[in-house]
Amino acid sequence: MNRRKFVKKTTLAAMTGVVGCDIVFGTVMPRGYVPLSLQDPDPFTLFDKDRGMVVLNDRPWNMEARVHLLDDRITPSKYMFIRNNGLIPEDIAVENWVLTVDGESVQQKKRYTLQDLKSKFAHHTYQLTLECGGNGRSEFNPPAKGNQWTIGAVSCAEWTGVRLRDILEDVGLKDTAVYVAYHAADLHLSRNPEKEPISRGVPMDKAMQDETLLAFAMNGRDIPMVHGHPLRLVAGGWPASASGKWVNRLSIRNKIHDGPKMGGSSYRVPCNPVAPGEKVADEDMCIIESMPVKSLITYPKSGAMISEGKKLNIRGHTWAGELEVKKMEYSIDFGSTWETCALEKPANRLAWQHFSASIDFPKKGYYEIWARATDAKGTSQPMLLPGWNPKGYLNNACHRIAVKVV
Ligand SMILES: Nc1nc2c(c(=O)[nH]1)N[C@H]1C(S)=C(S)[C@@H](COP(=O)(O)O)O[C@H]1N2
Ligand SMILES: [Mo]
Repeated sequence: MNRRKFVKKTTLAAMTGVVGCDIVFGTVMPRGYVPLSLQDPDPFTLFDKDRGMVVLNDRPWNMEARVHLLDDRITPSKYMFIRNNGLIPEDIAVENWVLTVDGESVQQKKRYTLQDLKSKFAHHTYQLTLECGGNGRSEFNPPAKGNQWTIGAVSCAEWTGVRLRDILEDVGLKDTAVYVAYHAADLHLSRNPEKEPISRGVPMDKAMQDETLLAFAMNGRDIPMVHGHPLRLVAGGWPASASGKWVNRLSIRNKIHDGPKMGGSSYRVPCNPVAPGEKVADEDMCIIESMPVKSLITYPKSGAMISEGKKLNIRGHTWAGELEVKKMEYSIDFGSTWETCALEKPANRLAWQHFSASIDFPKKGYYEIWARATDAKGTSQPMLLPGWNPKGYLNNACHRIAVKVV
């Protein structure tokens, strides 16, 4: 006999109970082994995601979309990237969910149940672009630590909720108010309840915008658990880290919020450009606010083949943080010349815009299609890489796909 330690009878009985029938060769299962039917479901099942999504990390869960999955005008939940800094809350009792609004600069601390929020304030729906500040990080050199996002950490879903401004007016602000900070129900990776994985937020002028929501629905349904059920702050156009999931407390601060992931190199970039790899002092780092102009070709997939003489119809989305995108172009000659794409207006401010073009190729062979957006201030995407920064944020380089004309 080999020296494997076999499962104990008592453990086997317990497992049999959970599996619901006899585990036939259960006595020879290695000790410590968990039968597949008792193991956690895979993340695609767990979070109801498409199997084409890419898992970047499982502790905490981080997942991004492949670019062709982002082809929809409004991103369905199954194609929405997941970014967690901690552990997803385990037991959410919606009936007992309370939002506390407090802080140095609040007239009167208040508490709202979900029902209060839904019944006392008007509901608003907006399509809002949420992009992780670190989207595109994988391309920077020297490399930055953190999830190696390629280009799929962006979404534009339709969010419904109450305006943050309406709640702030209901509690009353002191004129010392500077920042609205969120606190949430997720757990620190250490499981220490004293520690918060992340607590960020937005300055007052962003908090007061029409489109800044405390949302309770996404794409017409309850927000999926992994995206912040039952209540989420949504501040479109800003790094998505400002949009707190599972929010149970807002704190009106009389200074720039100093919660976890507000300082150092977290969601901050050098105020002035630095050389790649350069050390940057804390006081020379600035908090990321509006995200830069960017675009993605979501159809066709890179590697597409088309027959000679046929036109290729491309399409995609473009966004520019707080700004509108004013011009969308493509190039098939590595950026030597650019042609204009058709560009739609956004559904509302802070929603991504859709573009399309019909492309003729001069002859058979290999081509790349590069896409470049220009925002309302005349700023265009860099062709290859923008300025390096210690944590690899804000990579808004032109998206490129390869095609073969055969
Ligand atoms: N409570 C809480 N809110 C959070 C986070 C988090 O870890 N905890 N991650 C933030 C970051 S960094 C991003 S990019 C977005 C991701 O949102 P999503 O997972 O719904 O796509 O949520 C933000 N809100
Ligand atoms: Mo993020």
